[in-house]
Amino acid sequence: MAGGFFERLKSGLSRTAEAVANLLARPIDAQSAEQLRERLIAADFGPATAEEVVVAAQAAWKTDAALRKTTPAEAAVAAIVKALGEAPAALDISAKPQVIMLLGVNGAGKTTTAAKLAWRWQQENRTCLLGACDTFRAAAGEQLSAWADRLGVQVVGGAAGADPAAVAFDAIKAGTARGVDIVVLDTAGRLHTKAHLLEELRKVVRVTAKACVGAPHEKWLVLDGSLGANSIEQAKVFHEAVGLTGLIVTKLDGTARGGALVAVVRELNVPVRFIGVGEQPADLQPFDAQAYARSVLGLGA
Ligand SMILES: Nc1nc2c(ncn2[C@@H]2O[C@H](COP(=O)(O)OP(=O)(O)OP(=O)(O)O)[C@@H](O)[C@H]2O)c(=O)[nH]1
Ligand SMILES: [Mg+2]
Repeated sequence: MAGGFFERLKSGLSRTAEAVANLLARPIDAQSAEQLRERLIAADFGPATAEEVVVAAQAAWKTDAALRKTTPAEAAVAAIVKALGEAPAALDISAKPQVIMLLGVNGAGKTTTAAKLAWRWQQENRTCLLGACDTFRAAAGEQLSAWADRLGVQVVGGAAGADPAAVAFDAIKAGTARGVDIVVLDTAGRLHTKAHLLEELRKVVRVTAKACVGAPHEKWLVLDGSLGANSIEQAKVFHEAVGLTGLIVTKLDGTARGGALVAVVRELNVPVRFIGVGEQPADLQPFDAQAYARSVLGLGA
């Protein structure tokens, strides 16, 4: 991770780091173990991960000093990294275009993330096309087009009120015709509690498959990192509706406690692909479990 990026992540997660760093810096007795567990749960890690971290941190101290290979803080990092499971495979762009659909509730950061992803991939010499499938608000298409202009990325949209599935279809067809590597579909924010909105999302998925075999290759849920434990229920509902293949957690530069990310990964068994720590294109980076765990526990890079 870039230095600036890690610093922002660290400062965003400092609330949790401040709560646990002292406890991890000294031998852990029954009382501090309990405090550590409580603070990890308060940071939304969930009971299973909190327990694993406490056990790992305690074990690091119990070991004979001469044999001690790790510190409680390092053992805690390892426990969090383990809880996050294996890193996802790199994006396969052998099939052109790779169609990536972004979805999530209102204001999670989908549109900004679509632009940031296109920017990042263009930096890696992969051509991108953005599909402005949020036809619900007139301003949504304009927001994505403004980003596309600024970053020099192609965009395909539809009129306000147009069928989002039709825009997705057009965007994929345009991407195929132009030979682009990746098509990113930005969708409208929708409440996970509204059945008809989830049905509309399923329709976009179905129509996408008609435009290109195997599409959408990825369905990534964009989650506002500052939502905490509320994001678990949200993620479960979206996963049940469309079968997610990845998560993007935004706004980790804010006041996020940070632990919900682990809780969601465990609940869904779906990996975090990227995290966002700001509003600029470079403020989105591939997820690095080590860097995240070190930040949330207040350790250096
Ligand atoms: N600080 C911070 N702000 C972010 C981040 N990602 C997105 N934002 C901001 O969050 C706000 C909402 O972002 P959008 O991309 O419009 O969210 P959206 O999910 O497309 O919203 P709807 O289309 O209304 O559902 C904007 O002001 C973004 O600049 C992030 O990682 N950090
Ligand atoms: Mg949007």
